[in-house]
Amino acid sequence: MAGKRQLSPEQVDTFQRDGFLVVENFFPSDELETFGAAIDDAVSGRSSSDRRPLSEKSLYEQSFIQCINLWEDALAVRQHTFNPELGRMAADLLGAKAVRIWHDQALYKEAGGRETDAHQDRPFWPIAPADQVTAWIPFDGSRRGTGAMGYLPGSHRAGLERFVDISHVFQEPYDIVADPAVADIEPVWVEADPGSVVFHHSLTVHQADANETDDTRRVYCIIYFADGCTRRTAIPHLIPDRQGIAVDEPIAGELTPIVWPRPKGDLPPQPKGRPPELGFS
Ligand SMILES: O=C(O)CCC(=O)C(=O)O
Repeated sequence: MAGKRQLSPEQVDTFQRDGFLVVENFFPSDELETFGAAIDDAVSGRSSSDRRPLSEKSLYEQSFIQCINLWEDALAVRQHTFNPELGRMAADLLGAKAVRIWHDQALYKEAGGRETDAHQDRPFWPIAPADQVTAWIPFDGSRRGTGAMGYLPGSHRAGLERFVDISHVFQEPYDIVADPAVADIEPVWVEADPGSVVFHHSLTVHQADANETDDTRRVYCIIYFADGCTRRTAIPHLIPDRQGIAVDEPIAGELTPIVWPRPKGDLPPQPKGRPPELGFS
């Protein structure tokens, strides 16, 4: 690493080549514990009234409990979501002068939870150009058989952008790993210790394996985009819709504040009103 929590040029090159990057030892254990506890509380606040067993949930819900925009209403989460060093890494990976948050999400894969179907993120998002990166933070580390992520290296540069209905609601998910543009690429399954952050580009094909353990896989994601990105289509999406952003307008506002750079110690104002659940995105 170039600095304490700063990327080296080699790490940026690796991300640009592969479309994902594992950054080890980002979080010291005390910070990871506080962070994880804040997300646990926020997820419990949103989901504890849902007592359905996994077998009664939809296929999508069997992949994970998804809680979006926790930063909006969970005050203890905000200082972690807007971690300036993570934001700076996102900016360096995108080659951007500043990054905004698109949204955050907890993805808690329950014990026995099924795999997350292979997909790209960007087809879900009406945003242009393709300058988005996700920081995937596994509070307990990541091992095969526990909901580890698998990436198709270089798939973000394969000229492929294809919607996959991982909700299984409208159609069977397209088998994107068999698409001719990426079918020759072997997946790389990432195993990482607690404290690691795994970044992926919005066009990188990725999936997660099933959670075969008796414990919930606790993951929190922060999705960043380069400041200046605009709304590319009118397809409904609550992040631009809630901010009244029309097609071709820059995506900016209280729901998508600048994460980096900000004045030291400064957090964006809390948006007004409680966030509705956004469904998958
Ligand atoms: O953690 C998972 O199961 C899937 C994560 C994912 O698809 C994402 O972060 O874009």
